[in-house]
Amino acid sequence: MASIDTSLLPHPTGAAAELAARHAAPQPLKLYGGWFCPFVQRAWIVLEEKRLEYQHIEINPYKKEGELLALNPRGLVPTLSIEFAAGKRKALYESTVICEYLDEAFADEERHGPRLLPSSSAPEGKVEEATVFERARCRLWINHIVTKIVPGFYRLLQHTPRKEYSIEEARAEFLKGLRDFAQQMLDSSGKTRGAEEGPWFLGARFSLVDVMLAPWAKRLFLIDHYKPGGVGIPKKGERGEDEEVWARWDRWFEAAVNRESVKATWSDDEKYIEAYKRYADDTTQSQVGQATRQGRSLP
Ligand SMILES: N[C@@H](CCC(=O)N[C@@H](CS)C(=O)NCC(=O)O)C(=O)O
Repeated sequence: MASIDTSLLPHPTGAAAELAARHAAPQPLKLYGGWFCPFVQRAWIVLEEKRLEYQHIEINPYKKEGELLALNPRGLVPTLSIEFAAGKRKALYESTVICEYLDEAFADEERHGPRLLPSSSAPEGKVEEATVFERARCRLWINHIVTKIVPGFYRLLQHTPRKEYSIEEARAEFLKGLRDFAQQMLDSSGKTRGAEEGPWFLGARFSLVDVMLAPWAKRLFLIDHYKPGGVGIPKKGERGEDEEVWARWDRWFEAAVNRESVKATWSDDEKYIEAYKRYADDTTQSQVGQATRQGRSLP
């Protein structure tokens, strides 16, 4: 039976539709995704950043069709199918795992551009301490995005007057997640390797940390559209002690939403407004939506 989730528009629009059309032919790498999904957008951004050949396959994960379940027992997108020698196929899922896999599997910087997690080219057996630390710091802040910012986004977006928590509480919690992220970028500027001038989490260098958050940066306007008071980032000049921290956020945000790979994987704004109404009304039966409603950690 068609539901609010299964009846979503079945194809991307705008820039994402053009990109999908250019990646319709069969390839050893196949990305199963839904145009509306921020977790999918992470994987799609990495495929683009690494200049890979891939096939984009649009599906609706809420329909739980056999093809998806055979590849991913969790029945979620993104799912990546990879062809190995002799035509043997294996699948990976979980956006963070897929992104790290692609960065490691296609590590040749000449062909695939700079690594997305700091990596050491030190001779075998020699560990380059600073690089190893920076990689761990990236994973720490990816963990912050996964466990604080992303759940906070859904808690705020799914807030309705019927909830046992107030919208102010949800907003304060979400803003704290963003502010802590911005503070980390400010604190590390110039102090750590790779954090030379530049808008990204690592300064001049774009990394997986930026990939992990960019899809939700693109979707912040949905909270402004649907929720009274919106995201509530204080305005310039009204930020008190936090003027510098939020200026650092603004800088990251502008760079993230304007990154070529982020724009190329984006459908038309109004389609997201339609697709996210089920979150704003708290009527979605998606696993993310249900977990948020029940106060459980996200799938
Ligand atoms: N932790 C997963 C979450 C993926 C996810 O929740 N994807 C949604 C679409 S945005 C999905 O496939 N939902 C199907 C469902 O809820 O049944 C990841 O990072 O890949």
